[in-house]
Amino acid sequence: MPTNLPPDALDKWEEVEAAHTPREKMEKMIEFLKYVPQHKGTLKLRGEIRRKIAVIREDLEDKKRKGTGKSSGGPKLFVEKEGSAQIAILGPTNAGKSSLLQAVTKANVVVSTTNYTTIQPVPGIMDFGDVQFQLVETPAVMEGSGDGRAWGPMTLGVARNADGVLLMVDLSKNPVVQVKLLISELEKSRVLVKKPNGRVEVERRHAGTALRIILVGRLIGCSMKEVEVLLRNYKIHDAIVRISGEVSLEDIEDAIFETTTYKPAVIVANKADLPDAVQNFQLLKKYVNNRIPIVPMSCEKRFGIEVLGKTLIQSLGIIRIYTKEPGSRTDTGRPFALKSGTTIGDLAKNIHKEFVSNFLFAMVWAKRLPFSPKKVGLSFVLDDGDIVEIHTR
Ligand SMILES: Nc1nc2c(ncn2[C@@H]2O[C@H](COP(=O)(O)OP(=O)(O)OP(=O)(O)O)[C@@H](O)[C@H]2O)c(=O)[nH]1
Ligand SMILES: [Mg+2]
Repeated sequence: MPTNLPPDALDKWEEVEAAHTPREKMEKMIEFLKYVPQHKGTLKLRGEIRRKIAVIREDLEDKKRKGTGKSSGGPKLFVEKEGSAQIAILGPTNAGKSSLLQAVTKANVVVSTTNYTTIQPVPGIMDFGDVQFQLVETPAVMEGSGDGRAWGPMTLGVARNADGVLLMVDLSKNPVVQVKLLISELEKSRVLVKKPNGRVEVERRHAGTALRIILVGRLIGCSMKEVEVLLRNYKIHDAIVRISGEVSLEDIEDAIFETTTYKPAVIVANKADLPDAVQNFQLLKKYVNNRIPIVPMSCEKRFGIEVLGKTLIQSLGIIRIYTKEPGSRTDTGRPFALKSGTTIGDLAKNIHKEFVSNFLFAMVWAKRLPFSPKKVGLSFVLDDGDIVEIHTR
C-alpha cells in the first residue's frame, strides 16, 4: 500500500521538489524525514531518503576535499565509474570475491580463508577484448544486510549505483541458500534483479506547464484518477509521467522517491573445481530455472573467465561500434562500447557534441543490412559490430 503520508509531510516534500542545489535538497530531505511517521509502512521510504542524504553529503564532502586535497578516510558509499560498465560483486563471505578480482584484474586484494576479510569496496578493471568492465568487490552480504546490518548499506549502495551485479556463490556449499539470501537482501533495499513488469518515469519540469500522464500499459488495482491524486498529493503538478507495462499505485510512489531500481544480474557459481560442485550446480540450475544466467567458474583454476565476459556483455546489452574516418579504408580499431538501443545520434554525442550540430549523414556497414554501406540519419539504431562513418559539415 502507498505510505499515506500526513499533509505536513507532503508539504515538506514540495520543498524538496523545489530545491535548486544539492545542499538545499539535502537540507529539505532532512526536514522532510522529521514529518514522516515512524511505522512499518514508511520503512523503505525512510531508508531510501536517508541513503539519498548520505550520497549527497558524501558528494559535497568529496568536492570540498578535491579543493583542499585532503582525504576523508571514511568508507565510500559509491565508487567512481570507469570503463564501459561498473559491476558490483556480491556474495556471502568466502565465496571467492577477492579471488575473482585477483584472477581477472590487477587490483590489490587479500584472498584468505578467514571470514569477512574485505570490509571496503575494492575496484579493478577486467579487460575483455574491446570492453572494459570495472568490477567492484563489496564486503560480504549476510542475513540482515538489507536492514542495515554491518557493511550492508555500503555493499547495497555500491550495488544500487552499479550498472549490473554479479551474484557469487560457493559451489562447495548449498548454492540455493546463498542465492536466496543475496536476492532477498537486495530486495529489502529495493534493488531488483528480476526485470519488473512495468516502468514508471517521472520527468520533473519547472516550466509552469501542466501534469501529463502518458500511459502505455495497464494500471493494476487503481485508476488514472487515483494516480493523478497521488502525484498531486506529492505536489507534482508540472511533470511528464510515463507509465509502461503493468504498474500499481505503489510502483508509482516508488518512482517519486526513485526507491526501486532494476539491475541486470549474472550468477557466478565459483569453486567448480571442488568435489560437490557438479551436484550443487544442478541444484542451483533447477532453482534459478533460466531466470538469471549462471556461469560456473573456478577462480583458483582460472576457468570460466571467457564465458563470464560474454555473459556480462549479453546481460548488460553492451554493443561494440567501430568508427572510421570518411575516406579511410579501415576502422580505428578500438570500438565504442555502448548500450543496445543506441542510435547514430547517441554515438555522435559520445564522440563530440559538434558531431551532432554539424551532422550531415552517416554510412553504416553491417551484415544484417541487405545493402551495405547504407546512408542513415541520427535516429538509426545501431547493433553490435556495426561500422560507422559520420559525415559532418
Ligand atoms: N577450491 C577453490 N577455492 C577457492 C576458489 N576461489 C576462492 N577460493 C578460496 O576461498 C577462500 C576465500 O576466498 P576470497 O576470495 O578471499 O573470498 P571473499 O569472497 O573475498 O571473502 P571475504 O572478502 O572474506 O568475504 C580462499 O581460501 C580462496 O583460496 C576456487 O575457485 N576454488
Ligand atoms: Mg574478499
